[in-house]
Amino acid sequence: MKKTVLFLLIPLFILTGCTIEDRRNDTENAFIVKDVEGGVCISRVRGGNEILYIPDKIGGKKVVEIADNVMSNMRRLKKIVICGDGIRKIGDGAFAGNKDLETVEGLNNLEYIGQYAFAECVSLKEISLNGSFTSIEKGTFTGCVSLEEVILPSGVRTIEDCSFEGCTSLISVTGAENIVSIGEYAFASCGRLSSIDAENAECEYDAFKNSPAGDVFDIPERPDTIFDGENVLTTVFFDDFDKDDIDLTKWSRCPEWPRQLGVWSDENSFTDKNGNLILLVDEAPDGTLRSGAIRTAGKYSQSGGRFEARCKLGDTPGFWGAFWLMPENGLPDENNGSSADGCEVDIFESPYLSSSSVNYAVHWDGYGENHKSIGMAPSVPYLYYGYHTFTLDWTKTEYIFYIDGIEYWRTSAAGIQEGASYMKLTVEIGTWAGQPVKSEWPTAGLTVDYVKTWQ
Ligand SMILES: [Ca+2]
Ligand SMILES: [Ca+2]
Repeated sequence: MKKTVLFLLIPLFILTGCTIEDRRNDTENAFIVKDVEGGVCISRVRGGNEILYIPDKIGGKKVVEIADNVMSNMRRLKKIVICGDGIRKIGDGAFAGNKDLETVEGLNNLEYIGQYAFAECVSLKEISLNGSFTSIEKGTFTGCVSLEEVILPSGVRTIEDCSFEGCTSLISVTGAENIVSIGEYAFASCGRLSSIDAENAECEYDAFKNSPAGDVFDIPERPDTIFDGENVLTTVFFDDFDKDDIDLTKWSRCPEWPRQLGVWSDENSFTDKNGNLILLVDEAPDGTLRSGAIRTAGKYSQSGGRFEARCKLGDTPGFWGAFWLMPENGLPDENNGSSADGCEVDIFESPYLSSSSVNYAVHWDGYGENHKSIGMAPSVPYLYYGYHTFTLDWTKTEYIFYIDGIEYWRTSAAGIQEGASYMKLTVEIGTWAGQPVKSEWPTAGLTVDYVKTWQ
């Protein structure tokens, strides 16, 4: 009997434990730390290995924190083993975007797990979190499409916005019984989650959008009206992309024009049958680079009011999505220095994967020699993880741009257009967004939850 136990324990230790050799190698070669209360915080890591051992101590001091973003987007990393019980804080985005990461061991005494800490870890299957933390923060596990099981300590009271959104494989959340609050989109698009034992929780708007587990909760309906500071506006256009195909009473696929390195192709715009519009990037059999694009031209246009799209931006280099407005009659190229007779308004363009930015722009006086434009590029943390809401207020005196409800820019540089515009959702392929990486295709250049306008 004793022999059998030993035989089982030894291989287990070798496979999962932290040997002295591992600690020494990782301590000497891989980590840069800074002093914090009670020990050190890991502030830089050298990557490259499939398994990363985080030692109990570095330089004789206890490892107690992992800094923001410090182990994000590490290639080939499959497993993180935390040796010792000291880690109490995982910073924002600390492990985000690790596409090969399957497991993290040793999360035993956590006091805080940051926003987007595990976002888009698309291979992460299960996670066990222990400690005294009371909240799962915004976006912490968004887009973890392989995550099947989450085990939480019973002290967790709050699930913040978007924290598990898009965890399409999630079946089980254990330890939810003391949760009192579930934020907007927290379990949206968790299509396999049939129930969650959180019967005392209050849910915010769309907490379980496209998730069966929401059926037992009393979830408030989003109001049709908004107050923009001066006026009450009412929803006039809404598409949730929840049909089996694109609603052709509202949209058309853009004509197959050459765009940058590729073409807009009819085949690349469709719904995923889970409530999203997909604008796909791929390579046709003849080598043509293709992307999706749709517009409301001839079917819907609007002058003034609010325009909003909730999108997940493509996170591979070489293409950019955009949500933009075009005047029904095009852009007059008369050199009158005014936007009043028609302008292109880019509510966002997303070519800045590496800097977490999008581009804002207004173009007027045509696209020829008289062309003029103004723009700016706000940087927003974690913009390329999970879904974000992009909004334009078109008032009589200004264009005002928001992301997730926060204003980033306003302009009235060349005046405000008088006529109506139609909407476009497009993806283009080009080096403005970095060198395309075809090995990651086909992939969504833009995923859109909904488009909504008010007037
Ligand atoms: Ca003009
Ligand atoms: Ca939707």
